[in-house]
Amino acid sequence: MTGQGPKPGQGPKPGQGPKPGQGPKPGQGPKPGQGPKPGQGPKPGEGPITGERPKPARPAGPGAGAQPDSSRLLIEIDGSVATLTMNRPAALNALDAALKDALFEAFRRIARDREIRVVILTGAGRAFCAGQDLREARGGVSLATELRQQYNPLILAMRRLEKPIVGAVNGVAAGAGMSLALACDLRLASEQASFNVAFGKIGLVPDSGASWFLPRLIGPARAAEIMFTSDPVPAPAAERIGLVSRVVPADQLMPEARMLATRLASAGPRALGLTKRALNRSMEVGLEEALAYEASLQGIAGATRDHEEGLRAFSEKRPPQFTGE
Ligand code: T3D
Repeated sequence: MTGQGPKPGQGPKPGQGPKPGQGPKPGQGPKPGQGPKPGQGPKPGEGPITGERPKPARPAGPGAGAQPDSSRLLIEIDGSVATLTMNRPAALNALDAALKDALFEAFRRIARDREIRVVILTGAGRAFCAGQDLREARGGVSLATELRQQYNPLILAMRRLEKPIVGAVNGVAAGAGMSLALACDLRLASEQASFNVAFGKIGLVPDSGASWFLPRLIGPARAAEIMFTSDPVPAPAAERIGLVSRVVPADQLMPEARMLATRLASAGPRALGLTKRALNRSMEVGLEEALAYEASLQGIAGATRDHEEGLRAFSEKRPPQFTGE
């Protein structure tokens, strides 16, 4: 996202606000077969490993709040932090095909951009994201196909991105919008936020990773209650059960998210990426395999310049300057 002329997905320089027209083009992405094996992630400087990305399941239909594609996702780059703002406030940032494509493409580009170290994901207006755009024309595409072609690659792209994603949950996160929030590495919530599984209310099952993330984040019994009842979880309860790291006043959400992101951006990017790999793997394996995996990751981290710099900074009693090498 840097060092070249304006491209889809590029955002404004620091100090400038995000502009419409800088969003990515839909339908671009790695070809089938270029995706990673589970648990693997990209090395710095390599292209993203973001899973298969078949053609969109359906064209952007006459969804609620239809706008030009380029304005659906605002992308602002400030130093090492990219802020992605889902921008269909009239439809509570419901996910139509174009917004899903824009998100996928943004994560794909961020994976390649060594200058971006941390991502903030948030929503414009009063909602984080209301999930699938229920007004979008389906065009005869089945829900299963839609999930396989659009949602699943997007969720995998987020989990495989070897950079922290901070969810700044500004309002309601419903259905697949809640899944997007769960796929972030960390969540800060505004006092006005709530989490709403929503699927049950329209006769569907939790998807886009909700049934996988939720029990891992808050335990199977609480996850079952939330998924069976589809009762919304307001921000304070979300904090109590560990669904979000903390709740802050609405006007403090973005400043707090930026402060956290800036802090994370000063950490060693390679070590952070490998830590995300370890966390992903820890969800799936036993202790013995996790220990072996940690050892192999430490072998990689221990051979980096950042590790040398960390040791040097320690002995010189100064903060380290990590470069990601
Ligand atoms: O389908 C597939 O492809 C498979 C994948 C499925 C993944 C999914 O995400 S399924 C779940 C989809 N999402 C939902 O079921 C949530 C639907 N929305 C709601 O239940 C409520 O809107 C909320 C609880 C999120 C918020 O309620 P409230 O009272 O604060 O707002 P509202 O008045 O209901 O909504 C405001 C506007 O946003 C309204 O438009 P209008 O009447 O002012 O023109 C509403 O229609 C629109 N809106 C809200 N959610 C969606 C939406 N428009 C399209 N799609 C939505 N999901």
